[in-house]
Amino acid sequence: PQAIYLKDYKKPSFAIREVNLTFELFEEYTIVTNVMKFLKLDNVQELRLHAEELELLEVFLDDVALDQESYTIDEESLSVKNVAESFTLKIVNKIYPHKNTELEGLYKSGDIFCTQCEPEGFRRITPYLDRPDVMSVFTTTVIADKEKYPILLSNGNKHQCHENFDGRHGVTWHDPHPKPSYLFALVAGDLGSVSDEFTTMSGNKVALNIYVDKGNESKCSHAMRSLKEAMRWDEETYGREYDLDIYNIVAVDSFNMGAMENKGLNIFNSAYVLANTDTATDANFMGIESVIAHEYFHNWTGNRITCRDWFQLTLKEGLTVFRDQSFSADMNSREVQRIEDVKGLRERQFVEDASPTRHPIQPKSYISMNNFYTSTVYEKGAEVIRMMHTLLGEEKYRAAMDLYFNTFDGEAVTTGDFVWAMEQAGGIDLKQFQLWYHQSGTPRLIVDEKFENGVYTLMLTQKILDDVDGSKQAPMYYPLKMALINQDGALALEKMLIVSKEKESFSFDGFAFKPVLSINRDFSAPIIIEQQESDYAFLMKYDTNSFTQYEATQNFAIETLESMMQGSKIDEAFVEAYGYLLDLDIDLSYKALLLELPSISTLMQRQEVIDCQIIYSAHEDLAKHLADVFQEKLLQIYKENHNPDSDAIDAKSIAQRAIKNRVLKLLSASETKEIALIAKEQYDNSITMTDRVTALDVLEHTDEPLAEEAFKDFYNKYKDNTLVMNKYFGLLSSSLRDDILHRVKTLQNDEVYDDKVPNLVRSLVGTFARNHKHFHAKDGEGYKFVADKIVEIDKINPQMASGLCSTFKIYDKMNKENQKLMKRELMRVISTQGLSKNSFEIIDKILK
Ligand code: HT7
Ligand code: ZN
Repeated sequence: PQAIYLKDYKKPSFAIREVNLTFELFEEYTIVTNVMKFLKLDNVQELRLHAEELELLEVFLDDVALDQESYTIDEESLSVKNVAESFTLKIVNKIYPHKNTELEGLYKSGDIFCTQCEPEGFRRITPYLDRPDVMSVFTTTVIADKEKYPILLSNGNKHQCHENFDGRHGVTWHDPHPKPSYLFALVAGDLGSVSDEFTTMSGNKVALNIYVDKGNESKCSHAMRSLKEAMRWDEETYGREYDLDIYNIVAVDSFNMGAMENKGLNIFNSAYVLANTDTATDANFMGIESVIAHEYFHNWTGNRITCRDWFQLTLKEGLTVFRDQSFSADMNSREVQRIEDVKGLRERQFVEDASPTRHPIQPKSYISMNNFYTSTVYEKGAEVIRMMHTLLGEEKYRAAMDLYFNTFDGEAVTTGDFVWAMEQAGGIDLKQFQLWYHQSGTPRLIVDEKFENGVYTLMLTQKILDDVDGSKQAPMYYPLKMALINQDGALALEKMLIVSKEKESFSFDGFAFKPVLSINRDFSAPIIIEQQESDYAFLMKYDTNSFTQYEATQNFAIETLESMMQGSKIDEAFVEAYGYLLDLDIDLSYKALLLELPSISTLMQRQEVIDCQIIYSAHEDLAKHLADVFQEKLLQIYKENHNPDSDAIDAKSIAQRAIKNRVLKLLSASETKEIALIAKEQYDNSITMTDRVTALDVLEHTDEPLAEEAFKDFYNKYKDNTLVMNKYFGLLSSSLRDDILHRVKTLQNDEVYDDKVPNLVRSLVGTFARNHKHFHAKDGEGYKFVADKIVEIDKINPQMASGLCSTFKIYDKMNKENQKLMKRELMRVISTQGLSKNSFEIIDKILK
């Protein structure tokens, strides 16, 4: 497959001033009539349109039917020869949505027609200049059987309804805002809906509709509330208001990602819309709030101002993630949000950044663009925006955003344009900072200290990594928040340093005793700190920054676990410090985070050569020791916070469930019958999914017969609810029990499971591939199972398959024995006849 390079970018040779689309939807096929008004921008004779898997019926140039000599078609394009300065092209083509299992372009999710066009799905609907820098005004008419498809939607405002005599009807939609084709959307179905209204800051009334499968209407209230909160927040925080009469959201079950920000018609994975406390966990509620907000925020950061080309993806995604993180921090707990954001970054992005698939937030080349919707582009991209926010400060950042919106509204721009706005309004030079867009890998900072004659000196050395292709990289520029804390726990100094050189030092005087360093407060830069020595127990007690207090706890636990992995006994100083945390009178959601032990994957990342077994065994031993030593106190915390009759979703109730479930999980490490019975009782009496899911997880790991009983009950209750069944599959495939691979294989035959539904693939196969104990099993059976699934799913949905390929990206760091087994499977997959370019690109990078 051919790679596309950023350096080869060329401006489009044509503009499309208007596009008029008509869709005639039938059960077996769809006829698309596409009328485009072109304007030539360059001295070229030929117009080359993107076109994939289309059956061409007719082509008219300025109303004259073209014969076969006047145009050519190949696998990727339709070319029309000898075109004038301005002309109208009408194309009629046929597509087969019910056969579209890739879920790109126009496809069917159950009985609903829906679309997914980002990044390059529109070319699978009709021939077009399917690139984000071609923006046009769309008018779309959808025609279908009235009884089967009473709801017909597209982008923009509703323009006209048509009643036909043959039992069919049509609706015309007009979107006045020029947009790239990736933001096009169409939906047709027999859907239920929930409606509301929002009045914008300048007094415009916007109709809000959420469309779902009939019967699910009562599960939309949280999504609707989140939407209205997001709309208000963007007005108050960024001064941005909505710009159409209607905002429609449609929830579908078959969807490759979380949601899509199509102009005025967002299409969502139903997992990010539907919720009530019986079927959704507290984490699901949070996820819905954040994804609803994310898609809404794209209206300005992505839709009004879009990307010049797909290498600029982080321009809209990094910025929009930063905006949704800030929104969630304002809606919930700021300190918890920051820690959750960093946890996510480390679990996903740091792993990617240490792997052969690593890339800068602005990649230099791609084979399949779908492979670049990565944690690096999204989450590291958000950290890069956050650093600019930190460097500029709130006020200047807002001025810079205003400048960005005012200068580039209606345009397709680059990350350089964004940085220009930050520099102009911020009065700051970001030349070196821009390396964050172009260099890959997580920067490391070696921290040394010196204390002499009352002067404290901080000595910093940047460890500079080579790029993935071996080329040299340069020192980075970033804000580093730090503090010095006196021995008595008083805060002596708080500062934001600018790190920019390979080696530099900063001195602070006037200390009677050596102070304790608190570094990278708030995680002000997305880096790895390598510190020779630190007083973690002290920082756990006295650090006033919630992030670095959390960090000290994690680091102390990591240090303890790593020495256990080398054969040492459990460090009782850590146990004592953990006991101190248990007594703290602090926000309970934050406390639940402080009490969490580092994840297996965090520990894996730190190993030079990974052997999972040693990590699991140290982890289990430490958890068991803590559970035994603090059993009484943990039980007390559990009882104080267990309110089985409450399903409230206010901050206090969520926090109580979080701490109660955290201590229950820890207690379960002792594997006693008493704890299993508590979990069973929690399962039997709970009225929230949060409590049920924790109880099932605990039972699965403590008591086989009780687990079997509870899982059977759960299955019988929820087998008709696919979203809940995702949790069922996820819980089982993350189990540490010995027979789990066999059970996962059997579950594929369950009547609920379907390889064509991405959520189910993710919850069964995807979760198994992240179950390090079984995926990396020494008999190689875990790898073999996932590789077999990749080959099967690649034929159905390459985007899903390449996601599974990514689970092998830890290959480089595995021990020789596992590497050999992994290589065998990867070689088998890459040599499969007809393998998609998506899967090829990932495996090829892993094996290189
Ligand atoms: N902008 C969207 C990215 C996207 C996507 C969404 C759904 C299905 C396939 C997709 N490919 C790319 C999602 C977002 O970031 O908001
Ligand atoms: Zn996005």
